[in-house]
Amino acid sequence: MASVVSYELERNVGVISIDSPPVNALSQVVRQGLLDAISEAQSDASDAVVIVCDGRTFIAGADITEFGKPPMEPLLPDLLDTIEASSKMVIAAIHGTALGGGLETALAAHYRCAVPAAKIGLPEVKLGLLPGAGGTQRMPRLAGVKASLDLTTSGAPISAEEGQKIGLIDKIIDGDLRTGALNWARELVAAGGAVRKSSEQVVPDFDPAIFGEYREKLAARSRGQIAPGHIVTAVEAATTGSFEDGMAKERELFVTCMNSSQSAGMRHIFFAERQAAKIEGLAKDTPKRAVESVGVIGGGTMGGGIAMCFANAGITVTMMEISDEALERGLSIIDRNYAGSVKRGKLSADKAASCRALISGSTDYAALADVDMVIEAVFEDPQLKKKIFAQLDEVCKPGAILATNTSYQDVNAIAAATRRPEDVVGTHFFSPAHIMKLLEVVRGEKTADDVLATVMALAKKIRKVPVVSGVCYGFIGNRMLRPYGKTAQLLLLEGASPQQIDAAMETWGMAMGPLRVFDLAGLDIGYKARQALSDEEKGDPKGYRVPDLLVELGRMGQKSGSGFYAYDDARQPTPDPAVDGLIEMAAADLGVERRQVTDEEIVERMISALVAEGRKILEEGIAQRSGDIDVVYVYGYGFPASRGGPMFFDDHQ
Ligand code: T1G
Repeated sequence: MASVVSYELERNVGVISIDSPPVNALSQVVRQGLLDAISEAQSDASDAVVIVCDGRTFIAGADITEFGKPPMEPLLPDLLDTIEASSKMVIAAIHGTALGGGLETALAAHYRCAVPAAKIGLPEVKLGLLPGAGGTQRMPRLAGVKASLDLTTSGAPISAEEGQKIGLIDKIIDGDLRTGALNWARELVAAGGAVRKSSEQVVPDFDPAIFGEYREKLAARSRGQIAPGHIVTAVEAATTGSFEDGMAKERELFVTCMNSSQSAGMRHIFFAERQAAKIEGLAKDTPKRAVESVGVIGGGTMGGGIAMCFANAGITVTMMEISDEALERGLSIIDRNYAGSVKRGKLSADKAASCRALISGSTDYAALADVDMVIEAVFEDPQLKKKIFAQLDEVCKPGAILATNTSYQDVNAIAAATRRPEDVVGTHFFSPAHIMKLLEVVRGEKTADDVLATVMALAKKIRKVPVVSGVCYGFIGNRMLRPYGKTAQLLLLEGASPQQIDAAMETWGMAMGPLRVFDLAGLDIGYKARQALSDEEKGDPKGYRVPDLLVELGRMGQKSGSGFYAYDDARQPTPDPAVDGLIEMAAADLGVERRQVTDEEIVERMISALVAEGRKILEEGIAQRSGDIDVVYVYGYGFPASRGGPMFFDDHQ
């Protein structure tokens, strides 16, 4: 295979260029090319060596597609030791993203420079791994223990400027990176610069108690994942022994994580998320419609969050409401959300203000005459939605995309309320819409290819993970949630308590147990939806008797202060004996015998219910592939990525 790494001498500087699209990952070919180049530089006339990448980014990590297969020489840690041992100064020149093994390569170099827009990070924890090529040993020696723990346990990238502040980046290069890096290399040579091994630096002072603090903090939020704890142990090893001892510890823990089912699940989700963005039968170059302005119908919680998604991506938004009061209420929800994001440090005040300025409101549909796309986000009344789409059909310009945020309804029936069903699509956001990453893109039977391609690309622009679903009641996620919810109701009647079910599912890894989820969403939502269904459509009353009784007692969930649990002012749940009594009464009424239920049985039946419906959805072609279902549940329903999603979990247990 042709080498994707080239080496040339430019006056007194050797230049190693990597050109391995799409992200210059450290595949075997790249590693071999790097080893050959650095070896060549040891004996030529160069005084220094610059490593630079072509394409959109510096090395974005080890090649994840090689994981789980027999390792191929040269191994990355050995290669990086060779780079660090170079007799010539090695300078890493970073643009785009230096991530994982890519940043570790830069840390093995003696000096690092970057363009201002570059990002650096060690995201291995998001793959259930830890940095396995010296990141946990070299980074603490350069940036200190705390910064290293933050970067490796969060997996979040930082800017080049932040990297410079903590000692990981030595120089910011404005203008052309390659030219700037070569000039800097020559300045270092002229200044008598020497090799500077990261592995020989001393870890700056730190408080040893920090490791205990991080272990405690991580244990509380890692939902049973092993990698975060192993990262702390590896970084701690950087402070207790020689570099070689620390590297041996890192390797031991890395192999443990690599061979874990958790990492297999998280790697599956990495690729499934990218696969989900591809639509079978739709050409990659399908033309897309321009979307620079959006209308949002409805200023409720969902409408407000959706408006923020687009404004945060620089797209102007017109929010529609039926009255000035309702509009005021809708815009104030947005103001509150932005204030909250600024308070939590998620957005700067300037950024929040500039985004908010892109959102305006109206009560006149004429305001939507020129927008490129409209998203309807009113409550789940099919007649109201059809009436709105008929109105949009009147006022919107030809070619405008008409989308509905319905969570359940028949998108084909909504499209049929217009004369342009090819322009109609479902865009099902998840609450809170400005935070949740999942977007179910519902393809109607007449939805045009360019509408689909446009919405999939737009989803990426507004930082969502799109998954295509066909039309059925509840699409992929909510359709599977029904048998999942019904199973929880059966388990309650048979003898499990709300807190037992929730604790079993949360211990297993779900972000939140089912009964707490239903209380958060509001029990009245399901109750109203059931009112529109016939007894036959509602199915076995065991599946909904208890929530119906709770709603009829005014227990809507968190919003009314009680549901399956009682809630205090801080919305903390407390088990309520009144609910246990109500469940026992319903069980007797429905003839369900009560018994001991184990946590294992709870988990087994709940997950099986999800998987069984997932299989039907695949058979019907509602979802393109099982990985799509996994992405829906991980990004929309708090399913643990470390189990790979319901379908992957079932296929691999
Ligand atoms: N290996 C293999 N393929 C990769 C890859 C990687 N590291 N990163 C991306 N791709 C593919 C991806 O599947 C997609 O393919 C295409 O590149 C574009 O990606 C020893 C153990 C860099 C921020 O975790 O976060 O180093 O679908 O759609 O939105 O310590 O990709 O087109 O066929 O995501 O512009 C650590 C993973 C690895 C970074 C670009 N590194 N990548 O985002 O494009 S573990 C990571 C990303 C490691 C060492 C350890 C993002 C990106 P396809 P994309 P993007």
